Amino acid sequence: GGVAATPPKDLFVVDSPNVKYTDDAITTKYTYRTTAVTKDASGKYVAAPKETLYDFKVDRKIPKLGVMLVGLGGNNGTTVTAGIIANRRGLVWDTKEGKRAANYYGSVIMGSTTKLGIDSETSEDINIPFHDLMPMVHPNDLVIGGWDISSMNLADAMDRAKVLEPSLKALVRKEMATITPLPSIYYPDFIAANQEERADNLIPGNKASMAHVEQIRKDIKDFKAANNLDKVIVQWTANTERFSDVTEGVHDTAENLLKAIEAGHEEVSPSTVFAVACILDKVPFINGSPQNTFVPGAIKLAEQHGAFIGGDDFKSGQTKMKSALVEFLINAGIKLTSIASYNHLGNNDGMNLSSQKQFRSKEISKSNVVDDMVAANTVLYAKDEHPDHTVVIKYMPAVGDNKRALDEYYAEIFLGGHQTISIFNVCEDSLLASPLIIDLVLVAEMMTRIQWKVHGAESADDKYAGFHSVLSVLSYMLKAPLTPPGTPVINALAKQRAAITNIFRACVGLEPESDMTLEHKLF
Ligand code: NAI
Ligand code: DG6
Repeated sequence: GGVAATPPKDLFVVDSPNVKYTDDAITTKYTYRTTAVTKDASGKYVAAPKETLYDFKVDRKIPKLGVMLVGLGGNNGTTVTAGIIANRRGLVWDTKEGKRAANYYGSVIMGSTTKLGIDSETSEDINIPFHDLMPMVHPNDLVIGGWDISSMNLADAMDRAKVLEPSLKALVRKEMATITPLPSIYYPDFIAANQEERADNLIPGNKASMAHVEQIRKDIKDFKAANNLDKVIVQWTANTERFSDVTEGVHDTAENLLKAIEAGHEEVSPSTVFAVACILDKVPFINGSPQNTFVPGAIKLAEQHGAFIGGDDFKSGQTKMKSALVEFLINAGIKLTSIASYNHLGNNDGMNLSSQKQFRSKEISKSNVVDDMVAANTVLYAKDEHPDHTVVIKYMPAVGDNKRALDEYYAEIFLGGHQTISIFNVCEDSLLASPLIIDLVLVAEMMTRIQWKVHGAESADDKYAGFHSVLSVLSYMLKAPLTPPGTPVINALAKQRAAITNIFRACVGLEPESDMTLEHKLF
C-alpha cells in the first residue's frame, strides 16, 4: 500500500493499492456499488448489481477557518461562541450539581464515534472519534465573527440570552465583551414587528440593494484579512423570516434575482441578499432558519459560481426525535396515522415565531419531515396517503430557552389495534443548536476540500470536480434538507448519518459500513 508519507497526526492510514498519500492529498480509486433496477416485458423488476469507479482526492491541509454568523448576538450566536471559547481554554466551572467541564456533546463530529473496522486479532470493533475519519478542522481553532441588527457586545448579549450558567459566563465574559457584531441589513417586514426594539445596528437602507451585497462581501473580505484566514463559512442563525413571495421574472433565474436586488425589489429577503453575497465570492452559506432563502435564482447562481449552499433550519430537538422515531415505526411495519406536535418556548426565537407569518415558515419546515419515509413504505400507505400531522408553537416567556416539545404519535398495529407514544422533550434549545452549527461548519468546510471524478479516460488532474453546490450531505443537521434540484430529499435520521459516514469512508478508500458482521455469523 502507499502509506509512506502520512504525517503522524493521522489516527489511521488506509493500506490499500487504491489509496495513495502525499503530504498534500489522499487520492483514492473507489468502487461505488449500487443496484440498477429495470422492468422486463412482463412488468417484473430486474435488479442488477452495478459498479461505478470514482477517483477521490482529499486536500489534507487543514485551513485556518473563520465562521461568520448572521445573528451573532442571538441565543445561538452567543452560546456557540462562548462554547468554543470554553472548549479552547479547557474551562471548568461550578454548577449546583458540581463542576462541569467544556465539551462538545451534541456534535456528531466531536461527540460521536464511527466504526473503522474489526481488530484482526480479537475480532472486536475498532471505533474512532468521528472527527478523525477525515482531516477536519478542530472547532477550537475557529475564529468567530458576524453580524447582528442589535449592537450589543457578546458579553451582554449572552446575559440577554439567559442560556449559560453564571459561573461559566464569568469565565468567558472578558473575551465575549471584545466581540461586537457588525451592522446588518434589516427589512422590517421579513421578521416579526416585535423585533424592532433591538434593531439599532443597521446598514442603511430597508430593502434589497447591490450596495448591501457589496457591503457584506467587503465585511467577509475584511474579516478574512484581519484574522489571516484561509477560508470563511457564513451561517444564517438570525431570526426566522417570513417566506418571500416567489415570482417569475424576479426569483426564477440568477440574472433576474441579481436584477431584482439591483432594482430594490421588496420580495428579496435579507437572508437571500446574504446568500447572494456569499455565493458571488464562493463563500459557503448555510441557512439555519426555515424561510425560503434559496429561491430558484439563488440556487442557479450558486451552480454558476460553483459555490456551496446548505439548508434549511437546524434540526435540534423535536424534529430530530421525529426523524428517528418515525423511521423506526414505519420500518418496523407499524402504520403511523397521526403526529401531533406542540411546542412552547420563551426565548427571542419564540417571540419572533409568535407572529403568524414567521410561524408559518417554521410550520412548513417542521411538517415535511416524514414524507420520504411514508412514501417509501408502499405496503402501509397507498399512493398520496399521509399520516395526519399538526405543528403548534406557542410563546411562553417564563420557560426561556428551555423549550418544551410535546408529541403524540398514534399508530395502527396488528389487527386494528393502536399504539400511542407520548413524548415530553425538554431541552435548552440553544445548547442543542450550537453543536449543530459547529457540525455544519466542519462538514461543509471538509466538502470544499474533496474533488472527484468518474475514473476513466479523462484522468487528467483538471477533470476533477467538486460536489454539487447544494450540499445535501448536511441533511442530518437540518429539518428541511435542501438537495440538488430534482434529487430526492432524505429525512430519515439514520440514513442521513450513514450518508456522511460512508461518503467520508469512500474518500479514504474504505467500504461503506454495512453492519452485516458476517465474520461472526458462519456456523
Ligand atoms: P435569537 O432571536 O436569539 O437570535 C437571532 C438574532 O438574529 C437576534 O440577535 C437578532 O437581533 C438577529 N437578527 C435578526 N435579523 C437579522 C438580520 N437581518 N441580520 C443580522 N441579525 C439579525 O434566535 P436563536 O434562538 O438564536 O435562533 C436563531 C434562528 O435559528 C431562528 O430562526 C431559529 O428559528 C433558528 N433555529 C433555532 C434552533 C434552536 O434549537 N435554537 C433550531 C432550529 C432553528
Ligand atoms: C419551537 O418550535 C421553536 C423552533 O425554533 C424550534 O425550537 C427549532 O426550530 C428546533 O426545532 P426542532 O423541531 O428541531 O426541535
